[in-house]
Amino acid sequence: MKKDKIKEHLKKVLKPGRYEHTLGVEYTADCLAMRYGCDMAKADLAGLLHDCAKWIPNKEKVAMCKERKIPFTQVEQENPELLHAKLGAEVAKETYGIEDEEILSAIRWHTTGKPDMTLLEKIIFVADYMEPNRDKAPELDKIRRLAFEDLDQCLIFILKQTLEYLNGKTASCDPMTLETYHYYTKHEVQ
Ligand code: DGI
Ligand code: FE
Ligand code: FE
Repeated sequence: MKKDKIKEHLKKVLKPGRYEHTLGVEYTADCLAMRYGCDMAKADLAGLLHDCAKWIPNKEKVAMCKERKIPFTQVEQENPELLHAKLGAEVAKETYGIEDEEILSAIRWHTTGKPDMTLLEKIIFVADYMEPNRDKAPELDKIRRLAFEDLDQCLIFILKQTLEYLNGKTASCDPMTLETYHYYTKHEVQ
C-alpha cells in the first residue's frame, strides 16, 4: 500500500490522539534516522505503522495471535494490550503489504525492546517514547537530548524508567522488557 493510503487507513481506524502520536513517531523516527544514518524510508514506515494494531479489542488481539500461532508470554496474556506490538507486525504485513523484515521487526519489538537491537529497532523504540505529543514520562527533556547524543544510553534510560513505572504500578513486567534492560546494562560502554 502507498504511504498516503496507509495514512488514510490509519486515520480511520485509530483514535485521533493515537493517530497524532503515530505521526509524531513517524516524524521523530525520521529525525533520528538522519542523525544516525539509518534508512529514512524504513524508519518513516516503521514509525507510521508501529501502533497499527492498537485499535483491535484485547480479546480479539489474543484470538488473532492464537489463529496466527504467534507465541505470547503469560504477562502478555494477562496484559493483552502488550500484544499490539507483535500483532502490529502481522497487521503491517497482512493489511498494509509490508514485506521488509527490518520494518516488521521494529514494529514487533517496539514495546519491550529486545537484546541486540538493530539501529532501526532502537530508533522506533526511542521515537515511540519521546515523540513531541508525549508528556507523561518524567525527564522527557533529558531523554530527547540524550536520544540525539547517545542512542544506547537513551535506550537504557527509557528501560530504567519503564521498569520503575511498572514497579510502582505493580503491573507485571514482561520477561523481554527485563531481558532487554539486562542486556543493555551489561553491554553498557562506560
Ligand atoms: O503503544 P504506546 O502507548 O505508544 O507505547 P508502547 O507500545 O511502548 O506501550 C506503552 C505501555 O506499555 C506503557 O503503559 C508501559 C507498557 N509496558 C511496557 N513494557 C511493559 C509494559 N507493560 C507491562 N505490563 N509489562 C511490560 O514489560
Ligand atoms: Fe505501541
Ligand atoms: Fe506508540
